[in-house]
Amino acid sequence: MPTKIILDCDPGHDDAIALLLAHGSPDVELVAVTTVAGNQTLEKVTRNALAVAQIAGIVDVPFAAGCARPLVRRLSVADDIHGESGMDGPQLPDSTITVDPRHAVDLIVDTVMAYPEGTITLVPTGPLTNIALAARKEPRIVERVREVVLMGGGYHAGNWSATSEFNIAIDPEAAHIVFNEPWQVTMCGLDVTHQAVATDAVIQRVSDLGTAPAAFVTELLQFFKQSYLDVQGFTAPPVHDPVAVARVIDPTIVRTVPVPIDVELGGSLTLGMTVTDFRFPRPSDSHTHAAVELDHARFWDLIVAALERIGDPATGGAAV
Ligand SMILES: [Ca+2]
Repeated sequence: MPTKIILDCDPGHDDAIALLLAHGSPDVELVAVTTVAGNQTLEKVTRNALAVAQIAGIVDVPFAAGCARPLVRRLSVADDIHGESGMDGPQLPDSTITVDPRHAVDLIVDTVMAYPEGTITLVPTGPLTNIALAARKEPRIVERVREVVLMGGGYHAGNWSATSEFNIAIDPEAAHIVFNEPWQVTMCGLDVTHQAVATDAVIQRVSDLGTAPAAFVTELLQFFKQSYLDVQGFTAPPVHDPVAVARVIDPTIVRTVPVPIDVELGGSLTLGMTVTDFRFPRPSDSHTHAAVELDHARFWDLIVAALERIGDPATGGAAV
């Protein structure tokens, strides 16, 4: 039985690849896709999500737009990394797929409440605004979801500030809510996502698939490669968001440890830091977990296999 997931995202180059990985994997079933302002404005990231759905032929999954700004703070976008559209690089198609009329928070609540307890996994790959509001609007979702597996944070490094990662830093209050509710939370932070680099060999492997979705991913990765070289000095770009999806598909690809994690809201230098307490003795009942190690080869194998399975929806062709 595939694991049912709601992908809450802000596409975003790596969100797009996370969405394709989820759609192309037999081990997860996308039951809803929700968008949140982050990498770009809500309008742009929602348009981008629908463009990915068009390219990959994701036709029977509801897409809903959510919060247009963080709970407390003004929106800051990551246009230095993702460009003016939020997904610069490839030509984006106009999508014939329309957005669900519900607000993302309502779609999340409705979906979690409609399915049996313990069956829906939330996979947030953007700021945690929608997830936090859903938990506040319908507190019963906290005990109903199977787990929350998110991309964000990290225990060693930041990228938005010296200590803080973008998704957490731009809506730290939302992140504080999500990390402090008593559900199971797995943090796939920069410690592991900086291992998820798209080397030239990886990009070539994707390109060699020869399908339209693979060409789209190749163009995303080429743009991302240049952004990360210019902005953060990476020679191969870290492709963060699919790490959370990979963890749901195959937990042996992303090793985690149970460890207390909280979100700094008061620090003048450390706002949005995911403070991770590795001290001995570790509590045996920690509901938060930190990802600590990624199997790079098997991670990219999953993504290539998903793209092979997606094939060429527009023409009905298979990957070469
Ligand atoms: Ca993202």
